[in-house]
Amino acid sequence: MSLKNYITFSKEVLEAKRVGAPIVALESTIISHGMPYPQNVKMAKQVEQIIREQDAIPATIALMDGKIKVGLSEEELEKLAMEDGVTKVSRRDLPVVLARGNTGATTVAATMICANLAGIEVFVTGGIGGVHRGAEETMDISADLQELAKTNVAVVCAGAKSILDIGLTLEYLETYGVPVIGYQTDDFPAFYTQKSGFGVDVNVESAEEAARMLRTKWDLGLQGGVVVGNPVPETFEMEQHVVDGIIEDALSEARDQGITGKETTPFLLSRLKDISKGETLKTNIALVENNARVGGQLAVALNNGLG
Ligand code: PSU
Ligand code: MN
Repeated sequence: MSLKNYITFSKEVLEAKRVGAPIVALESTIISHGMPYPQNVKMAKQVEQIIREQDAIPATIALMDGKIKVGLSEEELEKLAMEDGVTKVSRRDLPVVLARGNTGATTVAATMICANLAGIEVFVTGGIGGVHRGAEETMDISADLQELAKTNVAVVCAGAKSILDIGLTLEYLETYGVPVIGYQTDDFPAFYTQKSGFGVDVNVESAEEAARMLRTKWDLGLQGGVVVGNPVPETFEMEQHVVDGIIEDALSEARDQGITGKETTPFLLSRLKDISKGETLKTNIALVENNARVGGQLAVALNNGLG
């Protein structure tokens, strides 16, 4: 079967492709496994709206009825947000869930693959997966990093959470040749806080500047993605010692309960929200919205040939 048998586009995205409008991909694991209902669906709609306000078209990606859906209806967003039994889909799960016709929510890795198949260069999310703390024992390294090594999509995020080993995550990205761009920052953002204490490769002042780097990388045939780290807005930033404390608690609960593999990240996110009495969720929503603004501008800049 040809590729087009596996992909369907929403009307809005199809029209954007037809006229050559800038498009921004959005992931769906953040909806199904990253946030509780109904905040998750509200966030998803709001993020789409912010992208439209930048004059770009949002394309939330998920797997349904044996198809990669690029652009979801409100009903489809609700379904992902509400239903139990939605599979978290990374690269290895993609063929399985599609072939079975199950409902799947795409992670950063799987969304990059689908975006690339759909011809979309910019993807907005909250945070990327990375090298987990203790990976020297567990070998738990997110497939997101391998995808960044090989798939030509820019990922706009608020960095990585310190549930991960941020230093090792950045080492891994360096080894695989993935540029880590800071959006108006010298410091790689740590999701709930603006700074991780680790530097970025380059600090850009504008989306246009980032776009030029992306275009240059891809013009040179340098395969792979780019991380654009955009710090959480200051007003929503959490206090470092609070974040450190709740992350330690959540990690030790995960250890005690024997949580491993793909369950780890959703478990930790959910525990962080409960332990912080919802504070992490508020910050999470604010940072995704902020990423949507920058991601929309980046897609527009690339589309205008500024890159
Ligand atoms: N970080 C978040 N929210 C999320 C995720 C990460 O703040 O929802 C999701 C993303 O889909 C990411 C995935 O790609 O978790 C990483 O999972 P794993 O560590 O199992 O690769
Ligand atoms: Mn993992």
